[in-house]
Amino acid sequence: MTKRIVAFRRLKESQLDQLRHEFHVDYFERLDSADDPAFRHALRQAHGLVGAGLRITPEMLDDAPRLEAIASISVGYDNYPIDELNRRGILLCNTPDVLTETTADTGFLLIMATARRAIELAEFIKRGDWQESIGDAQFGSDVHGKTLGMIGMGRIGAAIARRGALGFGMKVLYSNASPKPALDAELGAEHRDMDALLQESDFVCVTVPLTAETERLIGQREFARMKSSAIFVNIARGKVVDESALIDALNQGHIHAAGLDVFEQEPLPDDSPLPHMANVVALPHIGSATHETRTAMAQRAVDNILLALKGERPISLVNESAWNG
Ligand code: 8YV
Repeated sequence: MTKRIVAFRRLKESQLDQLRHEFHVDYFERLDSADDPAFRHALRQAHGLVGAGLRITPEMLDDAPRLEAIASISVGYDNYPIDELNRRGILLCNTPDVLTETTADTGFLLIMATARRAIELAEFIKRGDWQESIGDAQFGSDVHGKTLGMIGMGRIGAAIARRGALGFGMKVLYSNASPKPALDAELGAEHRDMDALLQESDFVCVTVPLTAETERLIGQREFARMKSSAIFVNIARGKVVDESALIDALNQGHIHAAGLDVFEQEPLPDDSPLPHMANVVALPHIGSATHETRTAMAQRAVDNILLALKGERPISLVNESAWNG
């Protein structure tokens, strides 16, 4: 019997062909809602699922009795109910490594753009306000030589830290991860507890995954501990931060500015003040969004599902226990 796959994110024709060569593929190039009747119908018969940006609920899994594997086109897997997947023996695969450097570029883009006020000052020219040499009112803050505090020092965190230490001569601190002696040696990085990191850092950059433990990890208490000159950068997940506490901290001058690629609710609701605040650079979750990297992520997902549905170990498996069990 030919196995069936539901794909619900844009894939290249060559990637679809690869899947179609082995499986029957129901392809939803655009999926506006998980309740789309055609999608739900396809899911009922699917052995594999490939896509991203959709919250998969236990109720959807109840409706997908044949499902053996999911290949997410993302490194983060907070959209998936891991315990439920484990219980049902459904494999979950993600796309680490291929997006590390691109996402780290985005992190550094936010550090630079926020510190040097690049977006705000580009708008200043567009408005025709550049009538004389710029002065104090347009000056930003240095990045080089400052202290970069990484909350989370996984692959992406380390790639940002590397840019900071080796490219910009920054002192790197990190918390919320076990000490990493190899990085300490490579970058002169130093492990700190969270409070010390918040107090010492000029830039605080969040890269932890969203889990029950990291939800709202950064709130009023944490912003209060940061320097009033601190720049806060989040490229992890919006829910790691208490967004209203962040808005208050920015408005009340507890911190200087923020660079944000992720938000509590995405797309940002129309009434969010964040994109309109002068001391905020807000981006529409572009962490991994380059042609090269999104193609590589989709390819990794295709490779993962091909292996998983053939009973072979996928390249990037999230839930070992579903494999062993
Ligand atoms: C993707 C991401 O944009 O991989 C991740 O976890 O956050 C991004 O690279 C996103 O998940 C795709 O919708």
